[in-house]
This record gives sequence, structure tokens and C-alpha cells, in this order.
Amino acid sequence: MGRVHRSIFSAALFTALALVAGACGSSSDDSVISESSAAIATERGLSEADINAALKTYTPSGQIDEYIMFASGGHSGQVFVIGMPSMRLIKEIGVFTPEPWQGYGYGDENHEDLFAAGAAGDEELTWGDTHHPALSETGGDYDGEYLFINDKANGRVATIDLRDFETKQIIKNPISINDHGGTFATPDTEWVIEGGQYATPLAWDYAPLDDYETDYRGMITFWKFDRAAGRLDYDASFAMELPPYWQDVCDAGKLVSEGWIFCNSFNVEMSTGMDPADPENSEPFEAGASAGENDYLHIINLEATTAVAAAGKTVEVNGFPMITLDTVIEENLLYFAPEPKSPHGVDITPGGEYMVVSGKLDPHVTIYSFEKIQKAIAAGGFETDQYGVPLLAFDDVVEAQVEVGLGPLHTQFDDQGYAYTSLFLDSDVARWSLGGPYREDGWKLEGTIDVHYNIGHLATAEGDTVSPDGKYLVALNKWSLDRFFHPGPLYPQNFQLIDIDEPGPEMQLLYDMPIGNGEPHYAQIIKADKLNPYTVYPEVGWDPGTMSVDPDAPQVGTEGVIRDGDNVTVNMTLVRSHFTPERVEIFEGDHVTWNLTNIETSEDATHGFTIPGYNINLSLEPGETATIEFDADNSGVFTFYCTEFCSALHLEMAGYFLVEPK
Ligand code: K7E
Ligand code: CUA
Repeated sequence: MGRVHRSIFSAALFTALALVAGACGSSSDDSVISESSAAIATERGLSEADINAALKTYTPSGQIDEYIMFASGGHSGQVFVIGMPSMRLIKEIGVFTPEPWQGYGYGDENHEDLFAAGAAGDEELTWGDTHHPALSETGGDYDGEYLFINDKANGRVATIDLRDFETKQIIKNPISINDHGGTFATPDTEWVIEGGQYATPLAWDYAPLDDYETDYRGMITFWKFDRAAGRLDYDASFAMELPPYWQDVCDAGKLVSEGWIFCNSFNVEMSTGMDPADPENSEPFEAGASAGENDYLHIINLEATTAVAAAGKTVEVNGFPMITLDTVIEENLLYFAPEPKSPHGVDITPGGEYMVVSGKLDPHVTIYSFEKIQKAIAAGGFETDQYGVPLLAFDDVVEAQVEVGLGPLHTQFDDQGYAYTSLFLDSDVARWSLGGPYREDGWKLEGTIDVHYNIGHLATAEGDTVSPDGKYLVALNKWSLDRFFHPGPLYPQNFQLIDIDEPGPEMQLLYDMPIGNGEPHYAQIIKADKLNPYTVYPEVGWDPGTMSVDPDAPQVGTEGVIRDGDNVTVNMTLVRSHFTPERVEIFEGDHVTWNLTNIETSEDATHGFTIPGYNINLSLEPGETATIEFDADNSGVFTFYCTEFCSALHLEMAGYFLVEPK
């Protein structure tokens, strides 16, 4: 695993550099560029592979990355926006956790509303565990408009608008306290799927573990997306009750399999863990939940399911419609197929023909055929599981198995008919060829590449659309060990960029990017030119909550302090380099509504606003308006100021907030 240092510069490398210099068109001074570059390479001990990697990733100042990766931020609760191939962090989007730079969750009423909507009952939650980002799709391709992401810890989903890269919605699942297999969008983003994970009684209820098989349930929730509103439509959404297996990652069918949803599961053993009162007759989860040879791939007829929900064949659980397991079975909405050894992940091939599943404890990927699944369903005569769900026979639905290595987890696809599977135990990425319509030499391992270390998900460019780009793959590694300076005992994660452009067994490692802020799980990578975000908000007085002008937003000439009894309204504008008004004088105990508008129309002219001692902190981007509301319970003199170094006289962009004691 040690890297090769070459102190003596090779002739081959010198030639490579000369060729590159020639290719750049600077033919008049080829040798000058080559010699100076060669000297740097020699001094730094760079190999030819290092030079190639540098040439493929170095992004000169002012050049925009070709791809944008949206990575979950794991227990940071956020989403990371990363340019590719430079692997530069561009933004961390505040989602389930307050984020101070964006003034996210520090008084802005829009954010207060978001966090309130995401509360679990009375408990306001200020963090999440983001796992699976899902870009909105049109016709099975990313359209660059919205991003969804789940919070595994608390069973929530969020909607992010990619016009301003801000979180617009957080929904707490009313039935399930946790989730995992979300979010996944259907090919036209009609539905956003939130799959479950650890079975519990419905609606966060109580039931003893002795009643696991009768009272605990699995769950998948279908969130209807209203694209015109830019929100998931709570009132048009519903859930599906499932047996208390631990549903895991899901994927939506596409093209030939459009209209179907696939989720893997584990713990069909229904282990309830080690019972300290009865250690002789119980097992820890790691043994109990992987004791059997098979778990069940969940095959859900989405079209039939939405029709059943629309027909009102649901019950209300915590005020939310749910299709009961009995109805699921009666209406033929769900089928199971055996999956080998503790599966994790199901990924649908670009054409939708095959479902790829990996068993964590099986060295193969198992490939199911949608056509065979349909034939098996049509043939009927099934066995069932203990709850009565039809169980398709493994041999009837499997197309192929490919031995890829130890600890296979997730699979992505490229434009050359290859699939890529992460191997957690081997710390490798396996490249293997798809058969059927993809490659003549199908269903065989092509080659592997080392990654560092303990890879979870991987992501290829547009890799889970109907038309993957190939070109790049990012390995999302859990451990980084010897890759970076280690900042104390908590090590960063390691994103490794890999060149997958050349067909055949070889892939080239290009770049290591430390992630020092949470543990990303999945990522999606979109062509940058599909995104069309605002440079400034379209009009001054723009409310990002409604994505329209707020007619009551303060504007030049309407500033001031208005008193109505104990209620004080402050209308304030911000522009380089002053607040209007600069003095706000009120009384202790007043209820304050403070409206602010950044009246700038210049790109990047953001102003911040903080009131010390009140935990208030806003970021007002050009044109943006925001409102804060609070009780002035602390008397004294508070110095509000702009937190963005916006101009030469930025330090003068300040004011006094006087709260006179009663
Ligand atoms: Cu494998 Cu949450 Cu998709 Cu982590 S999950 S790796
Ligand atoms: Cu506005 Cu500093």
C-alpha cells in the first residue's frame, strides 16, 4: 500500500510531459515547460501515474468543474457539494443540523418553521444522519432541479431547491421513527421513496420485544412530489405496512421496470438481539440477524400500490394513510425473492432490465431479471413467507451471479456496460461486465482496484440514471488510516476519485479528498451544466421560503421601528456598508418582529446579521429578505453587526440595539 517514490526522473515520464505540453498547443516552448515540470516532479518524487493523475484533476483558477457531486454528510446531518474532478468542497448545505455560515437555524423564521415541521412530537431535533441523496429526475435522467435526502436516525426526509441550494422542507415520518432506504426518486420524480430499517411498533408506539412478530412492523413510505410547488405533498402521500424484516436500501425501476420498486432487507430471522435476562436462549444481532442463508428482496408493484392508495383502501395511523399488510397481500402489491446472506443494496441497471443485489457475507453479486420476475409472478402458485407474502423461487428469477470479492455492498454503472461494486472487506472496487444487451462478454469480473479503506457506497458520474456518463467513479471510504495527517484519534473519511474511462481490467486512482465533517454514505454526481442556480435572487425582497417576492419586505424608504403596544416591528435594509436603521431602541419584554432585506443586486454581495446574546445569526444573500421574531427578555446594549467582510468599511456596518430595563 506504500506509494512508490522515484527520486530519478524517468525518460518515459519526461516524454509524457513533453507530449502533454505539445497537446496544449504551446509548441514554441515545449522543452521549457517539460524541463521545469520535470524538475518539480523529480523534486517531489512523483511517479508517472502521479503526474497523469495530477493532469487529470488539476483545475486551474477560474475553471469550473465538469461535474458536481452531492454527497450525504452522514451524522453531520448535511449535504456536501463537491466539484469533480478537482474534488474541491464548494458548499455544505444545512439540512437537518443548524449551519451558522448560511445563518441556517439561528432565528430566521423560515428555518424555525422547517425545524418545527421536522420535530418528533414535541421534541425538536437539531441533527440528522443523512444517507441517500436523490436528485430529481425527468425521464430517468437527473434534471438538476431538486435534491431529496433522508435522516436515518429520526425517520425524516428533506427537500432542497437547487435554484438556491437551500433546504425548503423537512418532514417527519408520522409512522416510522427511523428509516434507511431513502430517498429514491422514480424516473419522473412523481414519488420519492423512503424505505424503512429497524422494525418498531407503528406510530412510535410501545410494545414489548416478546411481541415482535405480531406488533413490530417494517415500513416503506411513498412521498408524492409536487414539482410545481417544489415540495413533497404530505396530504397525497401514504405508507405501506411490511413484515418486521429490516428493510434496507431501495431503488426505483426504470425504463422496462418503471412502475416497480425494489428494496432489499435483512433480519428476516426476526432476531430481537441479546436478552440480558436470558442469554442462553438469545443471540446478539450480528449472529441472529445473519443466521439464515437468505433474506428477501422486496418487489413492489408501484402502479398497483398507488392505485390502491388512491382508492382509499388504507387505514389511518397517526393521521396518515397506510396500506395494511393484509391489503398489500390481497391486492398483490408485494412479492419476495430470496437474496443470499445479509444483503445490502439493490441497484437497477440503466435499462431497468436487472436488479443487482450484494450479500455482505457472500462473495457474489446476484443479478435478478425483471423479465423473469414478471414471468414468475404471472405463473403464480407461490409459496409464501409466514405473513402470507408470495415468495418467488430463486432459480426462477435469477439471471446470473458474479464472484466479485469479499464484502460486496453497492453497485453503480457506466456507459460501457460495466458495473462497479464496492467491496468493504477487501477494500476494493470490482469492475464487472453486464451481460444481456450490455456486453457480449457479460457476467464476469474484469478487474479490481484498491481503495483506502473500508469502502461503503461508490458513485459514478450520473451512475444511477438511464444514461450513465462513466468517466469517473468516487469511492466513499470509511477509514483513511495512513492517507492524511491525522488530526487526533478521529480520522476523516476518504473520498477517492478513480478514472474509469479506459475499458478492461485497469482503473486509475486520481485523488484523495479527506472529509472531516461526518460520514457520507451515498452520493450522486450530475453534469454541472445541468444545474442552473441563481447568481442573485431574482428580485429585491425575495423570500426563499416561498421563492417569491414578499410584498411586506423592507425596501429603501420603508425602514423604521414601529411600536404597537408591546409589539415592536423593525424594518431594516442592508447595503454596503450600512444598516438602516442603525439604532433600534426598545423596552425589556417587548415582542420583536425584525424584518431585514439585503437590497444588493450584485453577485456575491452577501451581508450577515447577528445580535449577540440572543443566538441570532442570519445570512442575507443579494435580494433576500428574512424575518426573526423574539422576546427581548435580556435588557442591555447589544451591538448588531454584519458578519460577512463585505466592503472596505465592513467593520462600520454595525448598529446599536438598546433594550431599556423595565
Ligand atoms: Cu451502505 Cu446507509 Cu446506503 Cu452507509 S448505506 S455505506
Ligand atoms: Cu455587510 Cu459586512
